[in-house]
Amino acid sequence: MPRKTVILIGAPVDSGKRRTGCLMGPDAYRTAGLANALSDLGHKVEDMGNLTPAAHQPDTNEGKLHAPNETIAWTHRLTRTAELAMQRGLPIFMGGDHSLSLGTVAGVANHAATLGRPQFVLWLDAHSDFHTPETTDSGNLHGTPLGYVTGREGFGGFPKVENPIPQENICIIGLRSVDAAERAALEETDIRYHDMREIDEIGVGRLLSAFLEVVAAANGMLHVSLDVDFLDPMAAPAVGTTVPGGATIREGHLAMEIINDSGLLTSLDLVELNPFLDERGRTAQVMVDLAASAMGRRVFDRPTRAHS
Ligand code: HAR
Ligand code: MN
Ligand code: MN
Ligand code: MN
Repeated sequence: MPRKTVILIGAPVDSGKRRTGCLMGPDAYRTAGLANALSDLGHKVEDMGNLTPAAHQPDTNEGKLHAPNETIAWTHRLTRTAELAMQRGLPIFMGGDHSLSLGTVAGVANHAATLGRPQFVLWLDAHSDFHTPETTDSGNLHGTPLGYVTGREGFGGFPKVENPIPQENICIIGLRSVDAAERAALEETDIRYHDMREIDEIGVGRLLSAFLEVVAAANGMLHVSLDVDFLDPMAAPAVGTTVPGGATIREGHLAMEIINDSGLLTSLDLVELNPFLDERGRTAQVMVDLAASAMGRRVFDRPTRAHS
């Protein structure tokens, strides 16, 4: 990838589920050396420090949803922050749980609209995160960002999504935990989704390359949302919602290398890291290595072959 201005944005969002600890994520990425890994690749790196949510009323324990006011406040802050950061460079949002993507994706889509370019989203996750506040059983809003950014109904109280992501511009890879209501809703959409079986039978490289060809043909912007639990918990244990049977380190790296080769990446979320559950920082390190691969780190420089 050509040299970029990379803007590191700490988003210590911890309101999207009940188990706490993701608020330590941004500092774990710093400690694992994310900024240096990127500057060693020739990028100009700025660390904006950690954000705070917009002012909000305290949450109560009433109702099904966990901490809606705080998550709404984060969505306001992150939407605006993402819009502004996109004007200056390539933002990497250091989470924070996955509810941060309600804001980051909404914000990057607003920026793409000002350029008149379509926004695409690659969602690397064990979960589809396609709930709405009405369909969620857990009440955990980290299970809702794709529902929100596609403009599903039921997000009363949240900021209006100005530029919903068209369903056909979304690709989810890594699925192995999808709730019945999400599955029923997803099957009615044009979202591309691939479970672990498809990774095993077809390969992450071919699945991803097929999507990236569509992004390239449309001159699209590409937001990648990388959930720690895309990876197998043996490789990446520091996550609250472990699901066995995930992607290997090798599959993760291949995906990131293909993303880099495409030259399409315009923004990145690193989400769901819970350093409190980590083993001597190894999950944080894996995530930093993956981010570096997405941003141009490679073992050898040589022409890569197509995967399609
Ligand atoms: N679908 C479940 C729920 O809504 C689990 C959601 C878990 N989401 C994340 N991010 N950990 O993918 O509660
Ligand atoms: Mn609060
Ligand atoms: Mn997720
Ligand atoms: Mn997940």
